[in-house]
Amino acid sequence: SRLSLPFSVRADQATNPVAAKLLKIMVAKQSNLCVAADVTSASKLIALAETVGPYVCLFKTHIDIVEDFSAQLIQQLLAAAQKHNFLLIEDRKFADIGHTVSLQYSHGTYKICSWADLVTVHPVPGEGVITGLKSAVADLHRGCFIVVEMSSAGNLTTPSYISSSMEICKKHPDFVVGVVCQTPSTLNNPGLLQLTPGVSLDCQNDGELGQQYNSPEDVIMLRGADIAVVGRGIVQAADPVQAAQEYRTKLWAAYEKRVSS
Ligand code: S5P
Repeated sequence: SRLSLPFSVRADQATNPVAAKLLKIMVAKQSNLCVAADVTSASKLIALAETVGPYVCLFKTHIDIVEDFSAQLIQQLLAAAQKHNFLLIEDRKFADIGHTVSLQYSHGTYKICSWADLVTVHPVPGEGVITGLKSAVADLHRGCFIVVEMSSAGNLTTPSYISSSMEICKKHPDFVVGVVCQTPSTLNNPGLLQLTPGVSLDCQNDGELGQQYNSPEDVIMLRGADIAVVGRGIVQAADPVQAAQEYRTKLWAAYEKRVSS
């Protein structure tokens, strides 16, 4: 299955160019770490991209929380991505009808499609959310992760929602690069990736806000993650660079253990 195959082998089985590129970056940098750069100023966002960039395969933004957004910020992010060899994922969680998401993806203040290699999508509207996003892309060097299951307490992503969402995923292998989930996904295609947030070395949860955390080892070994998303565990650490190095080392060791067992 996907879980026992090395990323190098899976890169050759990717059904879209972004998944292939991401898998190759993971192998080259020995990193299955995605940082969730949830900061509210452009200077903090760029500082993170420049300092933790060398240790991540994927840099995840919530661009709408940045107070001083500008086109220049995007140019700086793209330059950092190029310099440190990581992809950009805008965690927009598109969740509307196809026509609306095509506009949200390509227009407005952020013009996400023009710079983000990847985006996240809620499949709740049905398949049209994917065809809508695809319609906004001229060539397909863009892709998405479908959020099939959430990390938060009391989430509404039931087993039947997850399996219906997986069907949508299988129908669009040219645009879908994988799924966001918490339990080993039934990805029958080794060219697709499982992205798993809710990862921390220190915390179990964030109190009343609902986030639930697992250890780096558990998300890779037990929960089927290919890439782990770490936000506050790195961003709010006393030394974010040291934290990024530690998460990267632990996550990659867990992956190596998984493929060798
Ligand atoms: O189910 C989910 C899906 C996502 S994309 N749960 C999540 O927490 N996320 C995102 O992962 C969330 O939007 C945030 O950016 C990150 C987790 O951040 P942390 O600070 O809790 O590690």
